[in-house]
Amino acid sequence: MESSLKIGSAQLGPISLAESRYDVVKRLLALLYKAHSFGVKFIVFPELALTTFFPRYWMTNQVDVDRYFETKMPNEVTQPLFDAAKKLGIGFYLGFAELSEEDNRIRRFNTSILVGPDGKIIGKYRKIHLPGHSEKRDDVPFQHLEKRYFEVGNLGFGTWPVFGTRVGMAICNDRRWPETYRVMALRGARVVVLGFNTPTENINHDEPLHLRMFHHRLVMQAAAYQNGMWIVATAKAGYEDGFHLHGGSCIISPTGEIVSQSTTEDDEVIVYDCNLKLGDYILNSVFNFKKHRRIEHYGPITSQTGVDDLIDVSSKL
Ligand code: CDV
Repeated sequence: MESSLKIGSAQLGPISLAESRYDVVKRLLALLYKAHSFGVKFIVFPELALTTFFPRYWMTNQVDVDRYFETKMPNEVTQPLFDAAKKLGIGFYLGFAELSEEDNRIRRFNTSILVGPDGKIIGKYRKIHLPGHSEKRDDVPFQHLEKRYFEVGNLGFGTWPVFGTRVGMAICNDRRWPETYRVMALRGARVVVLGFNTPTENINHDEPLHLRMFHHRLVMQAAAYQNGMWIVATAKAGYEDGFHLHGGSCIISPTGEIVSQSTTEDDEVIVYDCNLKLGDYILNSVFNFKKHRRIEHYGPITSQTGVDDLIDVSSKL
């Protein structure tokens, strides 16, 4: 195993409704070249990186929705990204809306791919923790219709050997769930990468920006330490046609510390040379899974979703 890997997080500023995929790919290419000039070998782009964050809009005509989806990857517009990756020897993570025909029906997923330094796709992940709602809400300032426009991912939490380590992928809301990282850690992931679009306003509860940012970092910093892994999180940030996304791209070490973070709400590359052995001492001591995990007591994690089935343990005490 190589002992270090220079990773870049390539944050995007806003993508307006009017911006074409072609123009967005030009921005992604500029970030890729900039990352290369910093010596980056693996670059992480955001969730749904080719379009505006369309789940905020209520659309009743499926043709309108499908305009945001890719039916092929790479395709004519994104091919230059794959060509540049190959030419420069950089791998990347890219999020996009995926429309595919499977089991004789059209399926739509919030997807990310892992592309190797040879420009070939080596892994695919489809978002599992879809937030939001599936019907129109009239009580909120904007919609969050991921549960309407996407199916729950059906590929599980995969991990892939690449860049001298093992990489896992997640997407946005997945980062808030501890199960996401632990499953990947048990599958050997030492680096987890993810993209996100997080609205500054919580449509369900009045929450100040500092608390939104605190929770965003808290979940990942804890997960990095608890799983002895690097986490790279890349935002789409800023005002998209009047709707604000809070940004806060960051690279987190296995000690739980943020070692690099974005300072703008625009297109920006942040970089860190990640010591791939740094998590070893954590995984060999306090979080030595084999030695200390007590799976006989973890049953509810996989047998229950909510607390509906909760038995009253207090009556047995
Ligand atoms: N795109 C997302 O998954 N956004 C969620 C919001 C809705 C809370 C997030 O977890 O950031």
